[in-house]
Amino acid sequence: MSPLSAIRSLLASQQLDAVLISSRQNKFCHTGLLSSSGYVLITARSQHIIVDFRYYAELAAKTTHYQLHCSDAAHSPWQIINQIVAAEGLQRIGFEGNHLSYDESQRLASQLAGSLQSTNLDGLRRIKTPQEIATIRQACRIADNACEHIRQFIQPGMTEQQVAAELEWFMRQQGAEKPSFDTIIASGVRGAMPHGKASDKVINAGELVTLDFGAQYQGYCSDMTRTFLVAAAATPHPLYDIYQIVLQAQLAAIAAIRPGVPCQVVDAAAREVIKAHGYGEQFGHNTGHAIGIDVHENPRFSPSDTTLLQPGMLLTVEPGIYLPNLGGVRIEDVVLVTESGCEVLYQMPKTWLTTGEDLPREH
Ligand SMILES: [Mn+2]
Repeated sequence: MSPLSAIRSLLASQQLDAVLISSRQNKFCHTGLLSSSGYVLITARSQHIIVDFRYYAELAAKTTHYQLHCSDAAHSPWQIINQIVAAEGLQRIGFEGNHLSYDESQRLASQLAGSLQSTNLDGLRRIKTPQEIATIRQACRIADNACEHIRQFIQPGMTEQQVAAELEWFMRQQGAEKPSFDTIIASGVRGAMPHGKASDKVINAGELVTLDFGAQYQGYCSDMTRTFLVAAAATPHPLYDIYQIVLQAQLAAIAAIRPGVPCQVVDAAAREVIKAHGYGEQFGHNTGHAIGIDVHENPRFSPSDTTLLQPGMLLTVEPGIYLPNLGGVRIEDVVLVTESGCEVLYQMPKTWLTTGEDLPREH
């Protein structure tokens, strides 16, 4: 279904005369522009894009199926929208209450003619189109290449920030617009912090280092985590067994993914493995989340999310175990739900790997 048809079905099912779209995420499929500025207004019989001077020329060159309006000091977006409201006799108008601040909602209510009703459009992005899947595949490929590059790059004595800078530079060289979120590099005891952003801490031989990062490519995100041993003599590592438990949990969750399965069942598949080894309390976050234009979307692989998986959904699978004052392990893939099961979008191995060493040969 095209984005316009999807919105029109929503208008019919929610008895709305129009919907005013303001979030960057939900305007993107109509404008091709990832910006918080401007509005998209879709009624039963017409569709409009309202932007200011800064975006007008770019959109004028590529907009075909939408009426394009330029707002300026003499014609505010509200005046333009109200003219359309009056011309088509629109009454019930949906707006994105979940994306607006309290003040923005108040302003909308005071400026816009018609009766407003908050409606959530995020659900329309749950099942990705073939084009979106192809774009996210490329975002994942960039992260995947960067992951092996950085595994070869890391040397004891570097700071986490130096490693993050190299990782982000490499992704940009591969076509990434930017990192999809602040790069997490958590080495040694900092590994116990699930979201330990890269710091000035020096990475030492014998520590584990968790790297959680992603590339934004053509507006879409990837998200990937691997935990490596920093080049060290081959001695038994205190976190080796923890690593194997996290990997087993991650593989159990992936094995549970197929159409029709509730998200909470996938979360439980990972959580049960970790609980069975006595580390339930040390896995204090969800198993994963949907991903797309936003790095974190719904549904979630959480204990309470009952959403049924459908082909075309993309989610992360990222269990972890975190031991205060000792360190932590997390392993994360992006997974595409297919007709028969799922496909992992990364090639990077998940076995216990040491920085700088050759990858083990596949048989
Ligand atoms: Mn993630």
